[in-house]
Amino acid sequence: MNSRPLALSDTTATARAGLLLPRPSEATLAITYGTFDLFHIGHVQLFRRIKERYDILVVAVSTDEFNAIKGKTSVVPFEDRIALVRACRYVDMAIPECGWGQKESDIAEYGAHAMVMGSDWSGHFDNLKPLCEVVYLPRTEGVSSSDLKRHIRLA
Ligand code: C2G
Repeated sequence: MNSRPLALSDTTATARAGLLLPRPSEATLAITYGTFDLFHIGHVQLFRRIKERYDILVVAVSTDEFNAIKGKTSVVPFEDRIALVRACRYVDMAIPECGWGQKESDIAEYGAHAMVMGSDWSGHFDNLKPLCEVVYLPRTEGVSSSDLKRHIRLA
């Protein structure tokens, strides 16, 4: 088994295997999902809070195609949004989020102990509770991508 350290940009099967297997058996892993447009302190605080609770953080970043399905357009294109998320020191791995139904397979593939979202999603993913912990953490008040977009437009 290739146990070279996980490169931030490494989403190959080897890295997935790397993340899945040689990690210490007691290490806990959490996965979270989002668009992370106009990456801001609210996103960083969410990642920091997750890492206070779990050893490994995998972040799934919505592709532009999936955002279109969500009826959302982001200012920052996918490749830049996932690069920004990967650059955050709390993030151990970032993967694309391509659809609503991806969570079940991700939880199995990464052996996730928890799926964590901000409180604006409270209750939305309780259907995953048979698979792992489902945790909703308080949002950071006073900042959001949509607010930033509004400010930029007015500027
Ligand atoms: N968030 C937060 N505090 C803020 C803003 C956002 O904690 N001030 C959290 C949200 O609660 C969410 C995450 O940051 O858990 C990402 O938010 P968005 O980018 O708005 O995610 P969204 O487009 O809603 O996509 O499958 C789930 C979707 O991918 C969620």
